[in-house]
Amino acid sequence: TTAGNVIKCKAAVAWAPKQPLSIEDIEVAPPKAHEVRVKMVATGICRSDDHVLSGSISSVKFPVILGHEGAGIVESVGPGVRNIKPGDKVITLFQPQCGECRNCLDPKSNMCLKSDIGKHTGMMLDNSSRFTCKGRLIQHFVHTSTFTEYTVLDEMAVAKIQDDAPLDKVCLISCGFSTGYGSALNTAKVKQGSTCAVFGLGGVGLSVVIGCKVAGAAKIIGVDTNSDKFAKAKEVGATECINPKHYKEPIHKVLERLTEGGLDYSFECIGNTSVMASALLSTNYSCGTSVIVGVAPSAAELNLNPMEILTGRTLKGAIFGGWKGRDCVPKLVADFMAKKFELDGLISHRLPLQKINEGFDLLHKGESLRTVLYF
Ligand code: CND
Ligand code: ZN
Ligand code: ZN
Repeated sequence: TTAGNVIKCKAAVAWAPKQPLSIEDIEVAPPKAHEVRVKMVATGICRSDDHVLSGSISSVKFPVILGHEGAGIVESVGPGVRNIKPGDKVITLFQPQCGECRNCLDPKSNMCLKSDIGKHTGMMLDNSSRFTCKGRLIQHFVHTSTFTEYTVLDEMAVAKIQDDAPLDKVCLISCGFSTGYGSALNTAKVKQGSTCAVFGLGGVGLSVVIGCKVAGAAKIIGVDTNSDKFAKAKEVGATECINPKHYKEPIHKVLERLTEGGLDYSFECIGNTSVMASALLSTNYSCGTSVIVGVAPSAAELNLNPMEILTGRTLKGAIFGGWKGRDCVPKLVADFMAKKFELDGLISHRLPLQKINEGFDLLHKGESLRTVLYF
């Protein structure tokens, strides 16, 4: 039995920014009080992991084990863990839900105050790490770290899901799918018959499209500089797609024309501040709502003329689509099992953990939507 013992296993370690990940033998310490050790089964590669690797999220410390879109099986639990036991299927929560803090108690917020997003301590809640490699301490990433055969999670960062869920698909509910889908349903609250535009048609943007469709939007316009993304976007619900490179005039002017006075809703799913500004401008100047979903570089600033908001527009944002993870993720999995939405269309590639750098190359080349790594 492994319970109570250090586990030696493989992990993809990021030693420094702007370098390939390296597959290493690491040691994973047993879970302490209110912690859970999980054997990973599947994890997606999200652009946010790449933002860290590229150095654009500069507060993340190295060496680190990245990955925040994971699903696995509980190997052992620490003292005090009540509702999770070895053998349970679980999804990792990069946006945790402690259930006790001011924001967890507010039904309008999912931004648990214990979240490591933005702070990037790289530690478990008790301010220590469970990972070592070659005698060095390795940082955790936003309470998850899924690019490893075994990881340790604080109980607040674990959602227990039903036993019959296919982990190689529902891992997307751990980030990409839920982030996009919730941005449409929870953050924008897209209304039936409305007009929407989704800027950036990667795994996150496509999930916004799915959310807009479920909400009954009349028009869902996909916007991407890579026209190769259009076929899949239309398959999951986009009513038309446009490439800003094909127009001389600014894209918000084009969208204003297509929608007779501006969109009801727009979503930025790239992480580019100038696109955030044009997504805002493309909404109706009085009743439009624009949602920031993409993660911009740490040092970036958004340039806006206040008049763009003064006339009545709403600018919003959300982490993890506004979902409270422990409450909502099991329900999202149940909705998937009940065929309310599909995930297959979002998965373009499957690779073993050992080929993780190939997965990042596919993302850089614009060829992948989601690459799911298996173990
Ligand atoms: P991915 O890189 O797969 O998709 C981005 C898409 O944007 C690609 O299809 C690009 O071709 C397209 N694109 C790039 N530049 C432009 C441009 N100037 N105009 C139009 N299209 C463009 O990324 P992803 O879908 O994995 O993630 C999207 C963003 O969401 C990214 O910034 C990621 O960090 C962020 C995110 C946010 C959250 C959250 O909780 N809010 C969680 N995970 C990821
Ligand atoms: Zn993500
Ligand atoms: Zn909390």
